[in-house]
Amino acid sequence: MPSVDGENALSPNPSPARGRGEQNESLRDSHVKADPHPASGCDLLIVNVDLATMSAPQGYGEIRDGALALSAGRIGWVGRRSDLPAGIRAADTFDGNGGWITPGLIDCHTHIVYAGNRSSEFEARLNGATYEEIAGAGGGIMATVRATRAASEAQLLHQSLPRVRSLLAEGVTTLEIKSGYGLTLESEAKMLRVARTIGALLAVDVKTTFLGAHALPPEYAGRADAYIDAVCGDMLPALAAEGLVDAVDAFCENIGFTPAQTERVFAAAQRLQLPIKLHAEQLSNQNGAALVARHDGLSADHLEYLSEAGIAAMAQHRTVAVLLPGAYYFLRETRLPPVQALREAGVPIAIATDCNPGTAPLTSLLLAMNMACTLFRLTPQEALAGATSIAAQALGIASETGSLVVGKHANLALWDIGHPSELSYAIGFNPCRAAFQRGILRQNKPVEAA
Ligand code: DI6
Ligand code: FE
Repeated sequence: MPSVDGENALSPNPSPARGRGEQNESLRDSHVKADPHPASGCDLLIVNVDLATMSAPQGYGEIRDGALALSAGRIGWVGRRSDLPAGIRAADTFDGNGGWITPGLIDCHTHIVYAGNRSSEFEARLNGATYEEIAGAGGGIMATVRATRAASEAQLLHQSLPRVRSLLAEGVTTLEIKSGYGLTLESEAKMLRVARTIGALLAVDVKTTFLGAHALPPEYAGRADAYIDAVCGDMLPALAAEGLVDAVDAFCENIGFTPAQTERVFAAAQRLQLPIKLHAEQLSNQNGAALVARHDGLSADHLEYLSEAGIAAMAQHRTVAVLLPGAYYFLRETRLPPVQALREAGVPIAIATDCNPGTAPLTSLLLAMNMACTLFRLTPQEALAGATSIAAQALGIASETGSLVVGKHANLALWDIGHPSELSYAIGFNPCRAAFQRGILRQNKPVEAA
């Protein structure tokens, strides 16, 4: 089998994305053209599995009794076992024991690095306290900002790792991690360094997103524009120069930042050729989705209050809609994102956990998929696409991962299921037996005796 490229070692932190995150397109194309009919050997041949390739816009891309050949951390061959090229030699063979292989899951929207938690706030609310009372007492998002600023880098890492491990146990091979609980250069850098360390320590692919425009820090009370000056002029350039930023996000909301302030953040990102995304239309319609679409952003996320004009702009610019049913559930939101209109307009829909201490203390992407079906009426097929191929699009890495296609990273999840619809159907059950991260096996569970 030909070597598909020189990037054969597991390197969880590839160089920062450019443009829409699809940098080095010509280089990538050379990967994709890796010989689909390897004449000789590969590192690992996986057999005795059914495959959900998720490689077409519709359907699971099912291949019964399939096979996958992995070489140098990438997929070298995929198809029916009976079609395996004669004479293929593998250094090793992996028996999938009749399980299903899907692309490794991708959690494309998380705030998983933070210190402390807000369970006391949760309890106080259930005892009758109002959100205003809690915020007035210094709670809410600022409580997490204080805890995150006060934590050392080691403490922040130590507190975040178990949450990431929970995702990994469910076959997640790529996750996005946002900053946004530091709100100073120093503490935003600390969060993003922790995100990079998580990628290296747990051997998972991490994409970092700078969310300096998440909330107004108390030092800037009443001076939001001055804070945006600091975000655009000081924080973002310094963090990008350190290689800590793969994308840029903002919270465009009446309790966040205005469209005009958001647009300044986008301009700063685009000066640095960084892709953008946006928390848009979560609590009100600010026309944020149309704004990020017009700037050729990767995704607009949340979208409960998305308008028809927003949908049209997203469809026109192929902006991914990232739906976050965990936040909808936890906030007991009643306004649904316009799923049917998004579908009809052909807007790609991704699903993510939004893991954060305030509105979605959720570390299960499978549960987010189930909620996407039960609460938002996605089909199980749409939910799986939303957590694989379309999630990759939302991160600008669809040419590298998210489906079982020759040349892409061998990021795979192996499940003890009879059909992939079970992944969205079960509640609180984890059938993930193993995962492959760039071709390297991560065993999650022993094989059950038949
Ligand atoms: N939207 C959310 O739901 C979270 N951030 C955001 O922009 C809330 C974050 C928190 O409450 O800690
Ligand atoms: Fe979020």
